[in-house]
Amino acid sequence: MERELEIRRRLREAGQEQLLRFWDELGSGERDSLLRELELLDARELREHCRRAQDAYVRESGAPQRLDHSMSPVPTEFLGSVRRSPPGELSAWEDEGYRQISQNKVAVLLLAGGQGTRLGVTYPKGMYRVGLPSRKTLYQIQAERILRVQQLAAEKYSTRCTVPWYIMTSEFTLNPTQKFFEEHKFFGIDQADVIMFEQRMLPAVGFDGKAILERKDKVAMAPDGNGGLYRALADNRILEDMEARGISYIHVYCVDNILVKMADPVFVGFCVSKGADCGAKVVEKSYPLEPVGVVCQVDGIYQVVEYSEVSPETAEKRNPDDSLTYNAGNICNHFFTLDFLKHVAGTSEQELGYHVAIKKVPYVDDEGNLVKPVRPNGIKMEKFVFDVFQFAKNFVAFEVVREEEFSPLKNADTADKDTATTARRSLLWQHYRWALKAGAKFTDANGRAKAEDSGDPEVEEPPAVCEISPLISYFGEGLDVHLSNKDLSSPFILDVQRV
Ligand code: UD2
Repeated sequence: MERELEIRRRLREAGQEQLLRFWDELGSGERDSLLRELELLDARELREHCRRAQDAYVRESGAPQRLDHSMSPVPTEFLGSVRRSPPGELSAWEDEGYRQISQNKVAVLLLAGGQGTRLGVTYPKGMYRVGLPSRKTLYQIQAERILRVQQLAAEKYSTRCTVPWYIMTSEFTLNPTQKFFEEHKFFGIDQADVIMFEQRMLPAVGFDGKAILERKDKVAMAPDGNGGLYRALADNRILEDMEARGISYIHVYCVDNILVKMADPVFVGFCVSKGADCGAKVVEKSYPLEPVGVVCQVDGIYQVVEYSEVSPETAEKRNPDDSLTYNAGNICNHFFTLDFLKHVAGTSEQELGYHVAIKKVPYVDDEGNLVKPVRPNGIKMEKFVFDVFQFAKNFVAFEVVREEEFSPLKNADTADKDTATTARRSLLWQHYRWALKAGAKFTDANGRAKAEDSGDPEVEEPPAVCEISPLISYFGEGLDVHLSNKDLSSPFILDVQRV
């Protein structure tokens, strides 16, 4: 009774008493679970949250704010590039990255709290199989890349080393992710080096500024965005864990890029060599109006500008050498120093604004019926991971080659872009190129050689199916010994058991 009264008091203060409107109909278990959910919400914060959501909705309904006149591109001295840098410079950065890894100074941090609604699966995206011959999931591919990059760094600098894997989950993804890793024995990684933690959730709010009930005994909640990372780091004392392990640099990435180079030594080495506290990997846009966020400066401050915030004229603007002026497409692949994260999680996080997403949120109507709305009815508020660029003292961007490093799984296969099919093709094309480079030949059923090594992974299958385990090659290295002068037939899998 006392608990109930306290919650009623708080909800009154927050102007959200409707959340208890089915109280009289609830059994004791349901009442208990609703109270437990509501106890996590602070009255003042809840009031602020609902007010902010409603204000943001009103603002969003107006014309998008254009930032064209305040924008400037990343200055070239702060922009590294795989395509444009001389090989000597790239290998110096790579050496530096491996050196840091070998000294146990590098961790990777996976953002895996999203709901994957566009893909339309009910389980975490990392558990998805894109249809590779090996049937590996995204999580397994990532785990194997960590193992291999550790091994390469250890061999290069004659040490033993670990790249701890931090995984941010949410209420939706924590349990299934944990279970999946346990079932797969953490893919060979020491369990102590896989650290899962949970981000916060926020109530979805109706256009009237009232939090939505998704059941009579449950508030509709959604993760607080991938920028919820910074609060989650503090909530779960993750930075203390990093400090205790001697970590200095953190590579943060999102779950769905099948080509992600975990702890990428070149990127880490570049950022460290430049003395950066914060960095972003980017790819060149494929065409001027591609709907991706662009890393640039606004009034001299680094941020990612959404395509909707830029006019077509600015998006099409070109440099004297004909390259696009705003060409640095964000791929959710970031570098942070531990000191920078401490600073952000400690104080600056509170300054981060929310982004608003207008969504269809299932709800119970006043008669208590569950309704699946056909039109958007709710506001979800999210922080974005890249919004901390503004706090960097020394920000850098690093441009990588899209075909080699970026192919995200976003949509169900009915879409024509960023699907399981395009992700699988990108990986198989890459491995096919690596195999040819290592001196392999693929023959067709009649013994004729297939030689093409170029094609469009978006629309074409590679000439032969070749999948190489990340345990054998992290990024195409070390394959000569397995593949040089070999005649291979498709499909070909190179994995540890077969070596
Ligand atoms: C992200 C980037 C976008 C671009 C694109 C490339 C952000 C905000 N946007 O867009 O600029 O780089 O990726 O692929 O970074 N996540 C959480 N918690 C949440 C929400 C998301 O951990 O509350 C994770 C999610 O599991 C995924 C990552 O963040 O790993 C990206 O999330 P998304 O798929 O919602 O972002 P997207 O594709 O719109």
